[in-house]
Amino acid sequence: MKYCSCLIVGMLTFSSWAISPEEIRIDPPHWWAGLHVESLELLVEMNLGLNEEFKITDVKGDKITLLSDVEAQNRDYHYVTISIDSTAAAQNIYIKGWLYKGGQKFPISKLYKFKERESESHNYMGLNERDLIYLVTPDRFANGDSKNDVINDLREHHVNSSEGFSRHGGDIQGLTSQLDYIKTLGVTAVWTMPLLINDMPEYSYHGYAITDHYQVDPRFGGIKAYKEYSRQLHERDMKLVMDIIPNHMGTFNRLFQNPPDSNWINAWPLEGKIDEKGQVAGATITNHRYATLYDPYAAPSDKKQFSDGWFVPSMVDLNQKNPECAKYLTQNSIWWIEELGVDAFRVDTWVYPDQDFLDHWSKEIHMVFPDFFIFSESWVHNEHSQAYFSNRHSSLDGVADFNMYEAWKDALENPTSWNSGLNSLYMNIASDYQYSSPYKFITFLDNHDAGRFFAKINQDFDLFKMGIVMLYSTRGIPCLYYGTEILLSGLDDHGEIREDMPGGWSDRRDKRNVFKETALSELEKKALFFVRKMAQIRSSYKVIGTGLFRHWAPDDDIYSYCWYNENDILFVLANRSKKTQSFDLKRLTELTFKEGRVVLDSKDVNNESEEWDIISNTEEISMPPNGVKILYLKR
Ligand SMILES: [Ca+2]
Ligand SMILES: [Ca+2]
Repeated sequence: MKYCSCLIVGMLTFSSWAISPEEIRIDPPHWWAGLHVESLELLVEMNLGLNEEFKITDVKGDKITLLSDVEAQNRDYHYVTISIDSTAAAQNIYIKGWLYKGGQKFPISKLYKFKERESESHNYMGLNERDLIYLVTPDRFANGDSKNDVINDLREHHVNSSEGFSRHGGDIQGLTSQLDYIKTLGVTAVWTMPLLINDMPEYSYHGYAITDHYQVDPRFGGIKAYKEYSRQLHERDMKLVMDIIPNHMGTFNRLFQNPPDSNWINAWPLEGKIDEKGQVAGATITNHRYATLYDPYAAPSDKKQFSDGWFVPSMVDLNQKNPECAKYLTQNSIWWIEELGVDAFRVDTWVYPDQDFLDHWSKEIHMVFPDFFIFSESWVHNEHSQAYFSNRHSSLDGVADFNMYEAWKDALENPTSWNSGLNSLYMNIASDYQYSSPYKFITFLDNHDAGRFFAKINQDFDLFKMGIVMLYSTRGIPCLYYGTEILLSGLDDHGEIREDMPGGWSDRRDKRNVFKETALSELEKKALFFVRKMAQIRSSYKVIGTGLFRHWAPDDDIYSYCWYNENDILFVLANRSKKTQSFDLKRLTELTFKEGRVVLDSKDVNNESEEWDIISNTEEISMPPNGVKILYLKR
């Protein structure tokens, strides 16, 4: 870290030697006219030598003016605030000032663009209860360009597909080339793990150690590929979910190596030594005790260690309490939304940054983009903690529902007793009374951190189908993890859980290409068919997500729930017993209907009844062992 204080002495004399604009970096690199942002704080940066300093003295623009120029603690940086009139048009402005060097001064002039907004980027904002998300690990999905696999200038410059923690070469172009496949799954939104540059010596594939907040990783194809992906995604009526990380960044980020202010980062004690792996020895690591945020008896030291400790030794914890750091992160988020046409953020490690900052951050985003959707990764282990995080932030739209994930695991992995199995699921859903908007929670059976669903249920295909039905028809916005539709089964470490989609690497000559159905085993085909069928049912029966939800206490290992409105009832029955049982529709007594039919029988998926053969509440529905049925009842 470099902190200097020096005095400029002697008479300043003017020199006409101009400073090359390339020697000046400004974050954000451009902005837009008409973005409903009244002022912008530019981080202006020059790599100064000893006895050098600079000042910004003027902004040449139409209805865009200089408000202030404040030198940061580190003189390489200035916080330059400009005012933007709401009627200012798209234009090029010039940011002007002087570099003072050895008694002389040199003019600075940097062109800065206020672009026209692209109207199409505003048409897809936000997620809702009818969406269906697909989560992809971009390094592991498909390799569209093998030429970008290795970039020698970057610290990790090799690929090795047999190592779980190496890069495998997947990229944005590969993902874009499979959007038609993704569309066939009925998906309406795609969430990718982060794609910004991680110039770290190892583990760079996962994307969570950003080393430049304004650069897309060239190994993923750079910003050009990201924009083309966004265009093609929107062309197919699918939405773009970006994974964003306000809590931390990679240790090779210049904002850590040469920070504007030592107060931008949380670090104690800090020897300042980064080893060859990018890890800083001695940095205090978080204690992961999120309860310190609501615990009335929490020791302040525990609380500080939780929020300000590092997530891992290679990721610097950012101090969002510093107003300039907070501004930098907020403007960066707004910049990416507009630059790419992002529809939603999934916010990584939501519980770890300063929580007041997250309130302001999400409110500012919603002020600029009112329909934008923000959901959090708040990985907690009980309902009241989930309620604490989902309710305390009025501008947080949804949370990734880790409690539902645990409840489904319990329901599908364990036998039912008074407080386990189906009853655990029932009690979990009953706990929705604590949440302000549970219909907008993001639900999942597995994800990039949790072992594959099919492996967890010991590859029981009946339970797989039951899980998919529950995921797609319970309240919340379902999220399918890539490859779960073809029964990928990685279980233990991140490398296995984030395994390659076979066939995504044409250059590697994978043994088979799962993007072509002919390459699938019979069971994989059945799984893919079932996942698509459930997406169709979710799409066809609009009462799912828009109607009211009701469920019945489990009885004889049968759990039942429905969506209803004044015209329709979509009724789901799941039998977790090893024996055939019958369900008496008398239990629906409060919800009368005229007629109905079975729209899905998990044991006989091809046999969809067209007959209105359920005629009254006196019917008994036969439920096979570990079978699921979905009934459509017309009111
Ligand atoms: Ca590649
Ligand atoms: Ca933190």
